[in-house]
Amino acid sequence: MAEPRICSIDGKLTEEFAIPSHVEEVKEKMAAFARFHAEAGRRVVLITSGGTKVPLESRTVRFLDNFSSGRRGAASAEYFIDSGYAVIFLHRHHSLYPYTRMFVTINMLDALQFMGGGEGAAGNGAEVVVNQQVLPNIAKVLKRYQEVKDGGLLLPIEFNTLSEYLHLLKAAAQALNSIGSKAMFYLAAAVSDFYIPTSEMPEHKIQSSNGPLQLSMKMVPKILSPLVKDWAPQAFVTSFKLETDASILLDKARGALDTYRHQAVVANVLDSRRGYVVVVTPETQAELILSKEDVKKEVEIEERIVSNLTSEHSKFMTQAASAK
Ligand code: PAZ
Repeated sequence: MAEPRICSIDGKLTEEFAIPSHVEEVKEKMAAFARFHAEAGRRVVLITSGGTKVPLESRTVRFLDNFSSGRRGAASAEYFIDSGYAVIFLHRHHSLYPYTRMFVTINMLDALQFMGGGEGAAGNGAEVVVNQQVLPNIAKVLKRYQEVKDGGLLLPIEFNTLSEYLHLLKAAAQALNSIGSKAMFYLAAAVSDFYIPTSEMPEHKIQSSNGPLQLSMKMVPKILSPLVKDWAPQAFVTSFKLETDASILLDKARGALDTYRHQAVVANVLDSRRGYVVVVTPETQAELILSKEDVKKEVEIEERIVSNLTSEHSKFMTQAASAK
């Protein structure tokens, strides 16, 4: 019975999830970015990153959220760029961002030193210097960030709600379709499986005076299906599967590959996700593990994931070219 659900997703998206007003403009930007980099011989990866917010009221006071920090997506963006890709970074507003992710726990004012001078009591134009002990590696990271910016290699696109995520991902998939197998999707965002349709949502703040709250939520449409089949059928698609029960993880990952017929699933468990993942493809299963030595050297698992997937993508592109 999977097929009818798949066919109705476009309609469902339009009817039940508010379309962001800027979606067409963003789609055009993404399409131009993809064309430009593909013509320059680069591959393009669309990374989704961070959690989604599911509102309970239309004038939203309360919402459901999840644990995702966006670290996986932000770190992976850097490694993809280092591997020669251009990156569209579709991320949750205020989740971790490539390059700045390393400094988010630092109070900026502790990292700066006022050296005096400037005009008036406010000290406008005064000399302010960076304390590099508070911001370790800042010079190296800043240099790389500026190279990436000057090279136009990173296109950041923000989402906040589930509706924005769904419509922007659809727009991204359609925008990247023109570059065929040079496109990769790396769907690392933790997207809610449940939502309340706009038509069933109270307008105003839910009143606690009405007693305990019971929620009835609908299933979010499985957008991976039209992405793989209809919107970007030639692209290399990687989804992510997170579980808390390790014993069901690999079956779930294989089940996803069987259902959606895409190229790879990165399977991970909540508590061990920073040091252990399994990359599952229809033919292979690669365990990626950080050793104690790796952790000491501050190696990140995302470097291994990206290295594994870029070589799978190369094989995929070769096969696509020979099938022509
Ligand atoms: O964002 P983060 O670095 O805290 O976590 C990454 C992750 C666990 C959200 C990602 O690896 C993942 O599995 N995303 C898909 C989650 C899901 O099954 O919906």
